Amino acid sequence: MKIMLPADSKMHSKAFTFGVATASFQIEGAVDYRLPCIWDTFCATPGKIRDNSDGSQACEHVKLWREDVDLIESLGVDAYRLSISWPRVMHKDGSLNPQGVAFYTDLLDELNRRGIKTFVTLYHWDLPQHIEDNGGWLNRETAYLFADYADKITQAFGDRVYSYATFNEPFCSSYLGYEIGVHAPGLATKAFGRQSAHHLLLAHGLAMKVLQKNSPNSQNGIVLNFTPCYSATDSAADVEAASKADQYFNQWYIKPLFDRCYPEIINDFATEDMPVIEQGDFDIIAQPIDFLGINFYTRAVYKADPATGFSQIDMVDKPKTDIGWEIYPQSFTDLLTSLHALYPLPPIYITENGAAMDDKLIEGKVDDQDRLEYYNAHLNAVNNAIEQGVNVVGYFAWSLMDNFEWAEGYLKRFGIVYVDYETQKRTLKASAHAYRDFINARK
Ligand code: GCO
Repeated sequence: MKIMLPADSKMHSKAFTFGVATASFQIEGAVDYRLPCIWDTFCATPGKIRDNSDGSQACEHVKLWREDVDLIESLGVDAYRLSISWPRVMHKDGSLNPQGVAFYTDLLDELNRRGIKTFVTLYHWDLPQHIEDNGGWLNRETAYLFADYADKITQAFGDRVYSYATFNEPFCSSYLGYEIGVHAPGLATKAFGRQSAHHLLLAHGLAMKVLQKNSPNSQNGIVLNFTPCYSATDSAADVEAASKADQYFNQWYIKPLFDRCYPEIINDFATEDMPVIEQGDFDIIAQPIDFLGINFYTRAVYKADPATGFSQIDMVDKPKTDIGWEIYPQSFTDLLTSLHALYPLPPIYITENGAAMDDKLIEGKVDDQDRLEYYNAHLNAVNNAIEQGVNVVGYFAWSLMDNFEWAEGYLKRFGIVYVDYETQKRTLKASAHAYRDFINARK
């Protein structure tokens, strides 16, 4: 199978950016020359990671980065999205770690030399542990520490970076990490989830000011993830439930950026769950952004629930990926058109989209037609949104290669490149070949 878009698609133009994405903790390894982070601690806590694994080796990218740049170049992509490990580039005393900085400047220089645009995320979940020990994202001070890290690292990088994102998916850091505890640091209190979200957004706003000052020529923004919410039936109660879930899981992170407030659902909160918001916070949060990064994987369906307001239902018998997420490409189009209708959006990059599949390496080949089908359907879904007027200017496949999939450890493979973790050998899957052929066919 091939990736096929309509002949007149704007995505056939070289003006549209295609890339692949990774994140520091998921691929780097080399824990010896960085500070411990919250994911090291979480991995060391029994029962948190499905295969009891950790990030100590991962894809050994710190060691193998030159080969990995060759690999990226071989795909013909325009851009590479990576994240900076805060604990690798900063010392505990808040000064830069020259060894860590050199790793990234070498990598960025090499990518630039090869004409690959560099999309840098400053925070993809690996908070230094000593900051967590001081309250982490529950402590307002962490937002200022983040802005300071952003200031120092962007000065060190100079003009090497095409695009900066402050955060990747603040939903995951706050909700998964502090509200339900399935991600690091593993805390589980509603008030913690909401307070950490507020501090992450505050940190975003503070860092945006730094980015626009230190790196005014790069495209600066934030990456948010969305799981569009649908109602199980047309009943008023279910429609209301889906709307509440959408406010709670999705709009919570985007509305403050444009509308300087949280969604209405905040009015339903008990007093003890209300985040502390200081005067002027929304003015900091709502900095103009040059782009919005959108990560999309799946949708969720909700029904009314008298106890909790909304509860998700399992879409039994529907097609799903290997991680159990429903495959429903129409919701990608729906998401993009609905956000476009709700907010005055800047240009959009799809910063992540992809699928975990049960890959088999057979005689040196991975014939992942299922993943390829997912990509084909979702690229067409993006194209449909563009045809309806949404300004999407780029798309990144998640992920360049199989890697540490957080609480799932190494059990779930999201790469278009297969990684044998014993030998660290990389093998292009059928989806990588198809992506490369599609990209190279552009004019
Ligand atoms: C995400 C993450 C990735 C995940 C991917 C699949 O931003 O959620 O960026 O780290 O691996 O989403 O779960």
